[in-house]
Amino acid sequence: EQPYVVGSKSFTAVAVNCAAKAGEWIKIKLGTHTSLNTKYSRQDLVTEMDKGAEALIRKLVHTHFPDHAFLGEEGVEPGPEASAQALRNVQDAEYLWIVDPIDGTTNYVHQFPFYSVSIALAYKGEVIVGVVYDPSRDELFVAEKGKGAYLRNRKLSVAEEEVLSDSLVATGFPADPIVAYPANMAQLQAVAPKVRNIRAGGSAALHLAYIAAGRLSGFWEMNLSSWDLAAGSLLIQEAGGRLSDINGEPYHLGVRNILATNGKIHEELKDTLLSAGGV
Ligand code: 2AM
Ligand code: CA
Ligand code: CA
Ligand code: CA
Repeated sequence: EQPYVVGSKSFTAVAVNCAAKAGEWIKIKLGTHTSLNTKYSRQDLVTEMDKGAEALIRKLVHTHFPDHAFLGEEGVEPGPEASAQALRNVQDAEYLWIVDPIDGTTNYVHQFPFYSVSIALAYKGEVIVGVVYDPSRDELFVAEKGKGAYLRNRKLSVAEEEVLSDSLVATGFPADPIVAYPANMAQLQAVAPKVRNIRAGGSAALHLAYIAAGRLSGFWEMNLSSWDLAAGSLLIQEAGGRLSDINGEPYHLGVRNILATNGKIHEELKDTLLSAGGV
């Protein structure tokens, strides 16, 4: 059992503080970015707010826990190989903070209010604290391993839907359309007739939080990275949901093609996705 408190600052308090501070800052700065660059593809965007928010979080984390490892999206070269390698470089650290300073940068750039700050702390490769903050609605989703997932003092549990036909589900579209669109369109074509409807909000971390909160029953998306999923993964586990990759392999920090559900529709959604050709 890992120690929960170092000095007088609990891990969770620091994670919440980082998410709140970064979230408040990016919200105040919404619409004011002056630097917009592309990363891996023409759709893969970054602004100075992404970098500034990550720097703020990194500094706060290291003030409290100077010997903890830190993996943030903006500290890594763009592209799937670089993210996988960056994770391998740090995944054996005892304590590892996994941070996405703005999840939903495209939304942020367009002032579409669906973006989040995602902060996870892993102990020996297992997420023990997960925080996803939505500054637009001032909603802070917090989970601690074994202690549940919460939103504003309300303990979260996943939705009750038993079948896809009663379910609202979400997905995300790839940032590398040429390569990934055909598979994504086939999945949509397979899923759409079976579900109540599909949403694609543009923040994977926030979609995961919404599954924990029972607002969505399922979510899948391909080609994600550890920082998109780590915090949300614990929210879902602690709210009674289920996570795997699209083939049904158990979730771990290296999973890129995520399937997250309330548990009850997991097999049905997985089989539907696999019927579209698999990955
Ligand atoms: P981001 O905004 O932090 O980049 C949207 O479908 C989701 O995909 C978001 O969570 C977004 O995270 C993520 N995503 C993963 N890889 C991406 C990429 N290369 N470009 C843009 N969004 C990406
Ligand atoms: Ca990004
Ligand atoms: Ca992200
Ligand atoms: Ca990001």
